[in-house]
Amino acid sequence: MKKYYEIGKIPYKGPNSKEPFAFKYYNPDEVINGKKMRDHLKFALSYWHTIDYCGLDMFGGNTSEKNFNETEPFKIYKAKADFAFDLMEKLSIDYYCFHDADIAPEGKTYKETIENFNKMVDYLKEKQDKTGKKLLWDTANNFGDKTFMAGAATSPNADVFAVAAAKVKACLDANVKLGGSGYVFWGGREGYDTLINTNMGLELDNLARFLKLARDYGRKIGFKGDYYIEPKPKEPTKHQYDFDAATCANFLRQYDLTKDFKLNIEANHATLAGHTFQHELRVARVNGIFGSIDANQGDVMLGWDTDQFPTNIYDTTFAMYEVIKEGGFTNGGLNFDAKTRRQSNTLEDILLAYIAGMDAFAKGFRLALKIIEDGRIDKFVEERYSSYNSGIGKKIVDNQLTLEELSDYAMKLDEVKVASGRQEYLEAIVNNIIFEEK
Ligand code: XLS
Ligand code: CA
Ligand code: CA
Repeated sequence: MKKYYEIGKIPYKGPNSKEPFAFKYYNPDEVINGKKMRDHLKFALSYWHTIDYCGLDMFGGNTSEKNFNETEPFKIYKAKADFAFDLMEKLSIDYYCFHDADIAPEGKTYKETIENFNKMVDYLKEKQDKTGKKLLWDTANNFGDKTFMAGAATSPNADVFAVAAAKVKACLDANVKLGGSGYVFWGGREGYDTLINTNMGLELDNLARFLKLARDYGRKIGFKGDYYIEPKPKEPTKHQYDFDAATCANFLRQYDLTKDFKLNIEANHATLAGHTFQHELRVARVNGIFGSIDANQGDVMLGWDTDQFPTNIYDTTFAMYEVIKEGGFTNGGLNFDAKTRRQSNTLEDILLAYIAGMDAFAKGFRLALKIIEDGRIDKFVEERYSSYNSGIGKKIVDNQLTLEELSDYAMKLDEVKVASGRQEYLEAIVNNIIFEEK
């Protein structure tokens, strides 16, 4: 197999190609439903997993190298940025995402760390201007450093709240400079390990205060994109306040934040919360807070956040079904919050992993469109609820009846028979569409 630096731009070769370094389903400039595939899918590269992660796990050290033969800190981070933009170019990826800590060397003080960050933001800006690549979202890593061991906005220590605020301020400044369309808050340590030492009420209020401060500052400096919170039930804390989409929706409503905040839904976090990826997307949609997606998958046998590249076609199909039903992405996109396995430790593995993930979503997109065009599923659902289109049902949805009126109506009914839900039949339709041979 070819080595990374022998490989050029990844071409689209179609489903029959056996070429490893070619797309089988993702044809970036193919126009479908009036839009290029790249604009429907809005793929993004994740800096932390792709550019920084070197295979470390709980039991052993790195299995790959991402210093690109440099030793001086700024040279290392510039080489990383060069690699990121080269990779995006090769893969026809238009967007990227990063944490502050991903892109620049850490300084000796908070101040120096932010200065280093700002220097690298300028470098990224130059690279964006040269290549046309865009920032989908950025975020502050307010969970890695020991300062945040008891949380950031929810830390019991008010100085930590301030340090977290300084980092978010720097990230919002960077976002505006780089023209980002989203800003993410993932509450890695915004939760608790034990209630015995925790003032939950104050922590939740402080979290909301923090989000409001960030929102107001962002709007003041001209950030027009979406703010996202990212649901995850646990890991690193035992319990995280942004547990799942429904919990986040309730939190945003309670603190009157739904105008500015949406959700960044990650597939692996959905499964950790005991939900399917599609469930979380649907919950976000019905609550009017669907925003962006962190595309990956977990391992059903493992109870942790494995962040694998997504290859499950059923999952990508149903995810894209939700995206299409939502009317597509606006400020959001599909960020590959995914890392190559520890044993897939070469640079060309990164290309192969992205190709696998992008093709899985491209195929899922094509299949979701087919399911919608086929119409059998949507028609079934429509008919299943048709009793609400007229008569008593229409009056119920129009809020025209009292409980007594409903009771009077029910007392005149003979046995009510509910129609079959036809689950197996519908699942077979999905299989028929997915595996249809041309
Ligand atoms: C970790 C999260 C994190 C967020 C950004 O589990 O997925 O990577 O997406 O902080
Ligand atoms: Ca994520
Ligand atoms: Ca994750």
